[in-house]
Amino acid sequence: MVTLLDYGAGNVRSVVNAVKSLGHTVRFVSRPEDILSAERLIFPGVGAFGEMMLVLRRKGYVEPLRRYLEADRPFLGICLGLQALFEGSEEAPGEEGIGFLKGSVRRFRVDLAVPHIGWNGIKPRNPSALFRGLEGDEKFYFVHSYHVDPEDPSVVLTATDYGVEFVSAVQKGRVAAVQFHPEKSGPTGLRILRNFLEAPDAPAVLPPRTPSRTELAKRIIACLDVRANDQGDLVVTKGDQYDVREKGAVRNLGKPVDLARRYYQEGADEITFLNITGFRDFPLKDMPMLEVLRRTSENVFVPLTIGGGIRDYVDQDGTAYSALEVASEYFRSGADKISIGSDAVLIVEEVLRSGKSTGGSAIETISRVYGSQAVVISIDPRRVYVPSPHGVPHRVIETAFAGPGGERYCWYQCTIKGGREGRPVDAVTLARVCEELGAGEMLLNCIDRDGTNLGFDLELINAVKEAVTIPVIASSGAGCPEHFLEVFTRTRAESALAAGIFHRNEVPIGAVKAFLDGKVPIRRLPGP
Ligand code: 1PR
Repeated sequence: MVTLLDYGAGNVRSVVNAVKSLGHTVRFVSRPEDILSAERLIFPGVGAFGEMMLVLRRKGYVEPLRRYLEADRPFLGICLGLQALFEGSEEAPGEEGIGFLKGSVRRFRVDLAVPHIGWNGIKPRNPSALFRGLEGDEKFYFVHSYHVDPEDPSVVLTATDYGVEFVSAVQKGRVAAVQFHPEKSGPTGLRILRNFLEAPDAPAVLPPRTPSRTELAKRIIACLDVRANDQGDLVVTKGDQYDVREKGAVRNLGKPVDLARRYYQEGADEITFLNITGFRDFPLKDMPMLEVLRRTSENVFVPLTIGGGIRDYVDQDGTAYSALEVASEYFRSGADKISIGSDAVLIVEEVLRSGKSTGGSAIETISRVYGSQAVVISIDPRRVYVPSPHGVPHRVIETAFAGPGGERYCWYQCTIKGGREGRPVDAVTLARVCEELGAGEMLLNCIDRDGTNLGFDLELINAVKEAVTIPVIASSGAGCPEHFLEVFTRTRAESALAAGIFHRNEVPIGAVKAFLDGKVPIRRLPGP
């Protein structure tokens, strides 16, 4: 039995699912005494440092936690659960941490996208029972903007490179904590959890290999567009330039939970579900994607993103929901990130019109509570060709692919409702404003390329990437492994997403990774 400290700030479902998948039962801390009576304690942190410490203090958990740690009892902190062990954080000046370890938590000051999102390696510095069974060159899933800075170098268990070298895990006796998410790091992460759960006192080992430098992997993301077909069954579908009907019927490419599981096993670094008819006003409790998420997160241990219908709305029965409530329901069901499409366009239009933000938009409210890394903006742009950039009130680019009338310029018009309605805002402006409002990542689709197998729209990706500092997911048009190499070498996109080639088994995820291996950093699946 393992005890889990859930202070109620986010999704701990994935940790619970990971522990259960390893055959263990979980007990939750509900009173301060539960901490001291734990045999093993896992503390997964999500959200923000200040908020976490406030809640821990309010619930009376800080003192028992200190005593548990000082008594050298088995402890595994995850992400904020690592940062909490230190004296304070730049994220919440003046807010005291638990102070079990001397030192503080600092924001990344690097010339790279922050948050640091994705799969990166570790450089073991000391032996540990947690490393049993590892080779040393595996990658783990990170998502954070702050990193710990211990005063005592002897507590450093691993370091990782991201513009700077930072401490990615610490250990002092039986108290260990990691910045990455083992519960989201596939079979390798589960191995670390298993080592903690089953053999914390086993002899400490060093993995056989220690990389001299770690690299953030380029992520390969499988996307599942989901909707009900005409018979009412929830299916994975796929459009050609967003048209999902073939001979009048919705294309059916499989069942969402089964396909997600398959892609996880094949090595997808992340899975995205898009409820493509989310603009319809269903009651929240009937949202079919909630069940899809719950079932998927039981045995898929990589990050899950859900999009579609995340906005304030009133359902057919007259019940009102805020975007934050909708998002919270998805996080509780197993999502790690939510993605906002149509609503982001309307929010940006309003900011541009009024010259200011209200503070109450979906982007702001959700990123305030769950962190910016949990808020993805899904952009559905379409090219609008113009003969000249002059007099066009949008960000115009010069294109190598001339328009139907020989036009050498275009801008990318944002659309809503799955491409059904064009709006007077361009993709570059949208991305920039959404970053300012608190978004943590851009999912950059392209209606012109969607389902064409012609390759990603590199011009679009470069234009958006230049305008933002947050990570960009390139999407739409992948037709072969070479297209992934092209997008990773000719743009600065951090990840690439595809749908059709995976669903139709034309190019499996493993073939994409095998082709990229040695050319760009990727996450390899552990051997059998
Ligand atoms: O507007 O917040 O309710 O969110 C709706 C979400 O559903 C948006 O993220 C929007 O992109 C998506 N969506 C709406 N209609 C469609 C459609 O296809 N008719 N799907 C749609 C967009 C997602 C793409 C696709 C890539 C890769 N498709 O990400 O997966 O283009 O495809 P490919 O590799 O086959 O070329 P809201």
